[in-house]
Amino acid sequence: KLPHVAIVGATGAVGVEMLLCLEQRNFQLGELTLLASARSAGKKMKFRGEEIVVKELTHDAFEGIDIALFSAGGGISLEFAPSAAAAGAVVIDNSSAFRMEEGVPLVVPEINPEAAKDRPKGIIANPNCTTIISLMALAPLHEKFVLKSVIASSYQAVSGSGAQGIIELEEQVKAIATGQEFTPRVYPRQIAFNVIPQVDSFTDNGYTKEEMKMANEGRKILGHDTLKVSCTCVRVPVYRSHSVSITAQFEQEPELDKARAAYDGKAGVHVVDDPSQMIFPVPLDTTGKDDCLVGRIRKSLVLDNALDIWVVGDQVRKGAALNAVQIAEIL
Ligand code: A2P
Ligand code: 11C
Repeated sequence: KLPHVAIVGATGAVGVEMLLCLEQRNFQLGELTLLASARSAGKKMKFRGEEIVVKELTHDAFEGIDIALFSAGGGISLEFAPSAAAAGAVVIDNSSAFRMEEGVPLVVPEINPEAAKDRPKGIIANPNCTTIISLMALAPLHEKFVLKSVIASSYQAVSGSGAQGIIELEEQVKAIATGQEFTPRVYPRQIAFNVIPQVDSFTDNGYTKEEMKMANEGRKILGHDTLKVSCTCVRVPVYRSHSVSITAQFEQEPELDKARAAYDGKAGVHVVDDPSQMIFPVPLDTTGKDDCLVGRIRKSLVLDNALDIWVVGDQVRKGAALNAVQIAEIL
């Protein structure tokens, strides 16, 4: 029997993309249930040419569901994922609610697909978008040279804040162009024509939660407890691709030609790197696309055995919806 799939948060930025990924990848499913808040109940969404009516998320909405893709925020996941798992569904959760919990695998299908098989709680976590995109660039290098430390700065698109983040950037650009007043709602400062060095809330050590997710989730996915990670996450006025500038130090000398060759034949990531022709990846190159692109590969001028690299990837797609659907494909 083909699985009955549900999307929780179907009307959100990631939920809509999940629907698109299931359709574009011709995911074999028997039935699709779309769940969101009471505000969206009754709304119709298109899937494979047919209209599906969105239902309100309730604790008894998971009867008969085999796979539940959650993307409605951490609070909703904490409250409803246990009900879905208790009803027999495998939950694939895009929030940060369960990622670091023991017994919950944290999976990037190109990197640790086998982890998805051991899920005693019936929950598989989809990693943070910046973590996924960074690891798509780092994992092939780690395989060859063994990572020791990572220093990164991210340039994160407003799609990471959901549909409201995209609307806020759009509104501010229009308001500024026409000389109108506006008040930021989603971000602590103006996001149009600006950058904001804060993604998610601050923790006691001065780093933000997003920065700590990069460190902790990276260690869990790579199964590398001693990996050192320090990063600065920055919101930029880009619609939906995250970029990350990374200095990665390795146990072994990462010769440049071998570093480039590390990506040969790897799924989901490509090298786009020819400074002589001014060829490098930019966020618009990956918008709406599946693959992450790596460029600007150089030897670090500061650290031994280290490379400076640049990676871009669609936040909504590989950073969230696509990765979740790929996990469902493993199931
Ligand atoms: P809704 O559109 O009905 O508010 P985004 O991250 O783009 O903001 O999307 C959030 C998603 O989570 C939307 O689908 C939203 O549905 C859903 N959501 C938000 N709050 C709830 C809730 N209390 N119950 C169910 N779904 C919710
Ligand atoms: C952002 N990365 O760009 C965040 C959004 O832990 O998955 C997703 C937060 C998370 O704002």
